[in-house]
Amino acid sequence: MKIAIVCYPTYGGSGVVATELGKYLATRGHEIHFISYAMPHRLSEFVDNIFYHEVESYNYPLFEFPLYSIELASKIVEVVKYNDIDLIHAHYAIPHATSAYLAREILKKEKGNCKIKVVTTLHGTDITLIGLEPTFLPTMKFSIEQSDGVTAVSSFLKEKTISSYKVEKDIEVIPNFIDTDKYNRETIKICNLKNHFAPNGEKILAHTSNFRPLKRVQDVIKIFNKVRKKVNSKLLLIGDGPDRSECERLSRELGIYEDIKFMGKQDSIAELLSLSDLFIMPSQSESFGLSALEAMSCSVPAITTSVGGLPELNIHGETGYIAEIGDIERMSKYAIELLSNEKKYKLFSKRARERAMEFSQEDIIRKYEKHYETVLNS
Ligand code: GMT
Repeated sequence: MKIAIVCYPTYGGSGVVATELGKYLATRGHEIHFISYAMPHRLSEFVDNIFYHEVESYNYPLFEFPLYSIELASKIVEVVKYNDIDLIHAHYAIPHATSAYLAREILKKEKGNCKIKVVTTLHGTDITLIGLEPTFLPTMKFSIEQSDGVTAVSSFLKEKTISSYKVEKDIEVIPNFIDTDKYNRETIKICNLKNHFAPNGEKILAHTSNFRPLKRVQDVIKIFNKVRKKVNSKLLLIGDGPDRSECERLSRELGIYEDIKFMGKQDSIAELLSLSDLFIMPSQSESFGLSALEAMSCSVPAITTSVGGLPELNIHGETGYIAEIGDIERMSKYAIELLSNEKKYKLFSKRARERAMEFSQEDIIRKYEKHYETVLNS
């Protein structure tokens, strides 16, 4: 198949899923054309069968607001027309599903027999937060319903889409996936890195995110503040975003800044997770929780909240623990319990890895391929 993948290029989960999906499909012989405003960050090395098309932005004094949705639609039209694309796969509905719809209608008008299809994958805040704003809601509902195929990354997100948008459309749940060979602490060489972060054999807690308020990174710091009083430990905070300065301030205020490493954005996530002992994800909203899956694949148990799709991934009392949003006391208690009981920890670590294997990219990406085939034959 020839597939155009429209996505955000940044560190967000939807861009990661889109890029890893495209790379894997390319190894299976599909021709993949990425369309975005910048090169997706996981697309840095050459992969055969992959092409990248950048959306150009046009500045004109009258345009006080950027017109990206229109520019993107025009780029999709161009890429589809000159590369004989079969299917457009839009990741994150706003504005990608709308631009893809517009492009499909233009192409149908231009070439009467154009059979181009649009698949939209709903990822999270496009549905749970932003899409619900009155400025977007009617357009979102329309664009989702007009897609030829719709997938959501968890059953939670599917139900949320149906109940909040009253969409009358089949939505297939295709969860996030993981490269279990790459995210595998058994094969990753971390050499002296663990000693570097934890020179006295401290346990390492880790969190990765884009530091947006809904990730509640301050809760991670408060949990760590309690844990370190009982268990010799260090905290790795990986990623960057709006709450980072506040988190650094809080760490200084609590007097624990020296025991926390603010790593900023990192590419070697699998290595950093593989030297960690426990992953903390206290999110206030999470449609799936890709970073928890990355950690679990590296045999790191996760302590998460019970929101969104997290209980579809993290099994309470087996692969980690689940608590309510903001329940720092309980999450700390769980962390101390796991880190102080070696036998229990080993079981959880093993189960976390086994659970992650259920989301292996080979299996999940086949579901996308099947979804494409169904849509193309409809
Ligand atoms: O919210 C983010 O961190 C980014 C966001 C996105 O769409 O870029 O991530 C969402 O998509 C990921 C991949 O499908 C999911 O694993 C995340 O749970 C989801 N984030 C939220 O729902 C907050």
